Amino acid sequence: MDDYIKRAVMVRPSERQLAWQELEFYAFIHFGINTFTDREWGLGNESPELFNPTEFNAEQWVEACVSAGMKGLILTCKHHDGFCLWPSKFTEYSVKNSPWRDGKGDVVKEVSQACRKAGIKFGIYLSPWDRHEKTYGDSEKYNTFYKNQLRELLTSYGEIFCVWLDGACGEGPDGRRQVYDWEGYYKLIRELQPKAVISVCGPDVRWCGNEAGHCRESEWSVVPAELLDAERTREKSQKTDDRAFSKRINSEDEDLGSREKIKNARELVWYPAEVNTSIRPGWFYHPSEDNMVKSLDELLTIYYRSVGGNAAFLLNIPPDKRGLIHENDVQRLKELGNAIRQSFRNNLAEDATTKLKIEVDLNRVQTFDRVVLMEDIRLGQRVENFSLAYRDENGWKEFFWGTVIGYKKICCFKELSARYIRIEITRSRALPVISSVEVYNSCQKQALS
Ligand code: FUL
Repeated sequence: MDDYIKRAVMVRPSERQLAWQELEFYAFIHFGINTFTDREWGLGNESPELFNPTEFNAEQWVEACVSAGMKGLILTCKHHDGFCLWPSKFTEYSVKNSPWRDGKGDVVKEVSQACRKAGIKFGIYLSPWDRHEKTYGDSEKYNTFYKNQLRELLTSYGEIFCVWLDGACGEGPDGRRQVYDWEGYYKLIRELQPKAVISVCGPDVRWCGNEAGHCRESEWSVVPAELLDAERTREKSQKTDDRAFSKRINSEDEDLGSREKIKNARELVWYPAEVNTSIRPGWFYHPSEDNMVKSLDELLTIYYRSVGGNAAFLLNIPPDKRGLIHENDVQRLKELGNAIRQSFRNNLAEDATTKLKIEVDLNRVQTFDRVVLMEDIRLGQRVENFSLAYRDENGWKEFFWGTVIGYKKICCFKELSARYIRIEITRSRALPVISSVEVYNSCQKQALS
């Protein structure tokens, strides 16, 4: 096997990446000042007085997510406009200066509690780009401010499964050029919430590169380390408030992890993909889009391509001015959940006997007397019985019967000559996971150095 392929196979997910991957499907919630101004990108100068949901109900949001089969929720605690959904100590631009609950409300608290109550994970989105904060552009000062906000969020709302770092930035003609302290942000997140994945402009979860719900045909989790560069992700993120971006797909990036792509990579990393898109055209709620909720078919297609194609699916659902998920979205989410549950209700192979056959082609007739088999014991010990066979002109002939394999089984037998060998797992406690098959001739004399 070529060295670079061996190297690629050795790249493994971290514990936090594994836990995240198992969530498969979770919600994005865009809610904030834009909900009340009918905008996608707020300017940062909207009055906090505008934030006033009349029927805010976090449990209704979570219920809708659960009905779709989602296992987590990521909330825009602060979007690009800088308005904070929690009463941050570090700015006046937050719910504490809004009429909602007389300035005593805390959206982050209520949503995180609703998630916990329903048994789903809670994650945060804290936009690095901030159009309100005066220190933005004075890099050091703003980085401190941003880290202070991160600290508040990471210490006051229980366990956080994800910190979603958006690369979007459209700083205008006033030339405020903020240099983000990505490494400093990561360090703080690791310190305060070591189980949380850092997504998009972060090292754990890779943005699929578009907002259209498009997933690559081959979505590799093992990719060149260059893709970890947060600045590179930032470059590709949205830069102007145009609706076209959410429909664009960059086809140059179609292949990230094929043999050709990884062959000359300096380093390879486990960097699995997440597909993010909105259930409506916009990320925030707009009454004019009430009848533009994606169809069940569209959503199922994205689900099958993402969750069913080695990526996670982050579906955005924007609550409306009432502070509720609109009836049309609620209905669609229920339909989606029902369709998924219905399709995967009955596993016909559940009690079936699973037999695994592995055929080895030695490329020419060769003489051998040892076959070495290994199970991937990280997944436990599974094989109970197996047999070995070789093929001659009359077909397959069994010549060895064994019981357990476990970490390693060296099968010793009288030397024989054949080109094809078959390993058949005839009985196992769960789907067998064979990590290695080797064939030797112990009699072959070769000078050993
Ligand atoms: C983009 C942002 O500019 C959008 O407003 C939205 O938050 C989306 C998820 O990311 O980059």
